[in-house]
Amino acid sequence: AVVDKIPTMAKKTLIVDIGSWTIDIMPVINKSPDESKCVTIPKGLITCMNRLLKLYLMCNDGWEQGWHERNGGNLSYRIKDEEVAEVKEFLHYENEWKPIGTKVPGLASEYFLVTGSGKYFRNVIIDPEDSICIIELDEKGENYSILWGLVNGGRLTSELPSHLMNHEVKKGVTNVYHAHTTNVIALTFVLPLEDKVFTRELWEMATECPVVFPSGIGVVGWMVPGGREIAVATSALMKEYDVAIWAHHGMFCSGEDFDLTFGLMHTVEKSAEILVKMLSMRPDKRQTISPQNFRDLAKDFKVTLPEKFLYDK
Ligand code: 2HA
Ligand code: ZN
Repeated sequence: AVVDKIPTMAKKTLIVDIGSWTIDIMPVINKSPDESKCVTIPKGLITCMNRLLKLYLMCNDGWEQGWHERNGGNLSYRIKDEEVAEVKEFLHYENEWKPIGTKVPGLASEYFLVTGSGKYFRNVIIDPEDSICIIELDEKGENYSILWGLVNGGRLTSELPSHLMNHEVKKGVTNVYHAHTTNVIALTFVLPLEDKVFTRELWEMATECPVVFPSGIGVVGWMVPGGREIAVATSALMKEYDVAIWAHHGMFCSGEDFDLTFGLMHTVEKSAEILVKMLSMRPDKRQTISPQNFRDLAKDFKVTLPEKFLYDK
């Protein structure tokens, strides 16, 4: 990255490249790199913060599921204080502050890993520093500053307001994930856009579902994406649920770690796939899981299933 700058360097220059995997140090004497004195320290941002590797893998898993065509989808991770302390030396604090597009005072001065706007999930694992970044929020929770990543420029995900407002209402959560899940999107054209319908129909499609998302699923009717308005609507639902469907667009999930968040998205989408298959075979069910079956399941699995979803049809 600095080869073209070598002719302009002073007589003795020390190049320190703080990378994702290693720190490389190389002296340049009289505009000539001295490779014999080159040192590689096996310490990089990824080795110091293994959550970063988990984020790369999760983006790749979502890509392989077919949920991230082109630049579709986005992901954020709320970095824990101890993780920030481990990577402080890799962060650049002189960058400008930019408006978030909404106010999240409950997240003041917090750090997040987020995907970039227009970046492809497919490329995160290939070129993470181009595709994602670490940001810090200001003490009012109104502006952010990029501390690492997006090295070739670019902006943060257009859904930053939705991500941060969801994090704000979900204090125990570290991950918020948005994907363009094919079967859930298909269902938003044929089912009524009601929380109680989506929850009940998707619960019925696999016995594990009510155990994986016992609080249910919220549904946002079609809205213009990428701004504060849809973020307000989504975060209002996320106070009650861990899953929100965006009609004709996709889904938002939140969770306490990467595995739970991806697993939740995967479970809901798989259930939607079964429902699409079932509806393709016949419009009604010959047999299904009954409200009493759900109550029995809740007792044995020690989950609370709100009665509002166990209505008679
Ligand atoms: O392109 O998914 O909702 C990223 C998106 C916007
Ligand atoms: Zn989207």
